[in-house]
Amino acid sequence: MFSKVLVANRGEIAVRVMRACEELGVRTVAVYSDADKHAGHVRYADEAYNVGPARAADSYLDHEAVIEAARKAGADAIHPGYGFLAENAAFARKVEETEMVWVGPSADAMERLGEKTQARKVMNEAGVPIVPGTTDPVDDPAEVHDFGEEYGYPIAIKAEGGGGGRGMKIVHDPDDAEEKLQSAKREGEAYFDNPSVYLERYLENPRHIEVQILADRHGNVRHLGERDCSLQRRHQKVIEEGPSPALTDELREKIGEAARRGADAADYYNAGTFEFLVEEEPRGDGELLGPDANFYFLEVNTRIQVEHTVTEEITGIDIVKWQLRVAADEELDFAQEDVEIDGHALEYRINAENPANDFAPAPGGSFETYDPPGGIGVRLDDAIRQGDDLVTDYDSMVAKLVVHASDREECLARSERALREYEIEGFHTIIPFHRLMLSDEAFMKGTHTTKYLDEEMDRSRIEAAVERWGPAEESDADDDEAEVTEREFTVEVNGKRFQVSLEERGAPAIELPSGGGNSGRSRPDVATDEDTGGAVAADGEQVAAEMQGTILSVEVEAGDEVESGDVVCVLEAMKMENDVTAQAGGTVSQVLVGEGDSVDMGDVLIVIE
Ligand code: MV4
Repeated sequence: MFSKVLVANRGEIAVRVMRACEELGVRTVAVYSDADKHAGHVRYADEAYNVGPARAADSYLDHEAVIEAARKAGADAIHPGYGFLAENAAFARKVEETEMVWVGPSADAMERLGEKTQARKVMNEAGVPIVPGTTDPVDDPAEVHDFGEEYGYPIAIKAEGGGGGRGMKIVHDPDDAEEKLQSAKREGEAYFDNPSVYLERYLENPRHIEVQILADRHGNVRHLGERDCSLQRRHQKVIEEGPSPALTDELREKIGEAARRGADAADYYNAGTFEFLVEEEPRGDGELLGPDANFYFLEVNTRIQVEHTVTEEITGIDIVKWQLRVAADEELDFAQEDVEIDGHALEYRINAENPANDFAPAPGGSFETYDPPGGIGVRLDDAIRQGDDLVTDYDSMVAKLVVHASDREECLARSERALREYEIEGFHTIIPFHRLMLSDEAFMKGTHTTKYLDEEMDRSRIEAAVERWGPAEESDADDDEAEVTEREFTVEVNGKRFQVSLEERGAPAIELPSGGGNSGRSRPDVATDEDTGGAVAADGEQVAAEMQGTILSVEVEAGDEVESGDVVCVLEAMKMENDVTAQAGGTVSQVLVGEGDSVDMGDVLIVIE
């Protein structure tokens, strides 16, 4: 095993990789940009190196800066995570040419599979069904017309270097062929430095199924079952799950075996994902896709993916640890028959974005409250803690909530519970949208396809969800005449806990006891009998009423010396007598109440200097 690994990434995935390193006894090295000086992955690592300015191209994507940091640290391997340099074959080759190990597939395999026509040839020859189309580049609109004559419309024109929906154009009508062809070529050139494009029959309503692969350098390939990523918005995955709610076991087995054959044929090692489209027959709700359904290879993702956690939860296999092991030349120690799928898992991407505003990323802010869920079946992958600033220079995903249960139904109920527990304050998040999906009929049944969010979902439902579950609208602080401060207090009456809220207009007149100003689902901060002797806690200098009531007696006069814990007056509230005590010692300077006075919660009773 390696002794030190540099993780060329940030955020939750960097921490995920470092966690695997920790368990393997490997030391960890972080890299960070100027925007990430205080980021969670930097805190987690054993050591960290600045690789440049906030702009990713000048830091996380700077080949030389990353390799230089690894050299300085004396790392013996580089793990790229996902995104950034993860699928960059040129970078992989540079790492291979050093004395360090690239924790990923060979640069050759990355190149072979990164070029989509090449990948289609390899898969076709290995007997993996590909979407009907060309395996060579197409340059002439007449070829598009000929293809349309043979297979019909619509036709997908895809960039050879493309993936993830970029550089893809759909032709519905022969008259559009020329224009779409040119536009796909321009996009290919702009995004991937490669104007070559190829053709596929365009499937109108497919399900998106991907198979997780693990392979070692000794020729062993295993598939770890599939994930269903059909719930997408503009090619961005939102919720992923496994196993797919739409496949029969026979079809599942066929697709898994196809992926295994494909990995074998591509001389693939490390973790990878084979993406497939499964053609959705018009079918009755809840009816599964059987072994005769058409499925087609789409592309291979030559990296660990965001949603690998789903597969880890249902197989119990630590995929990231295996990435490190097979990179260190170890052999997979389990057979295909040993891979068992246990129950169901759902992953919710927790993005800092406002679903009601077309999912616009939050412009900034900080984690004023950060209180993630826990308990049985709940896994949280993140790299943040309360008080952190929200970094907006990269993507908007701040955490992943992964829920595991014995079946899909229990998993959905557990998800609902976990999302309800999840508390983030300081900016908008996608959580209200997730909660909406948990009451969505198509999603609950599992009948949604890739078109569902973009074409079939009613926007007004999203707005209503944000209204209901999103952050409370801030009172407008500029409008200072009307400024309202709302505080919540926790009180105990006859041993029962009550939450009481107080609205104040204008600047707060009193300093509130610490812990008394929680909002939302606050952590219990109840003054118990044990720590106050049954008293209502009072403030350090100004002793205020913690609840509305009547003063039964005043125990001190101006000039008296008091000590912390001394009773200064007795307040009757809700038929209970409550001792009001001094929180700090000092001299009583003012007594603002007398016997028989009615007081409101928050009223100052006594001042101690
Ligand atoms: C397709 C397709 C239908 N037919 N190719 C989009 C992402 C990229 N990986 C490939 N994509 C698609 N390719 C053919 N021949 C539909 C999509 C597609 C899609 C695929 C997976 C997940 C979501 C999607 C949303 C829209 C379109």
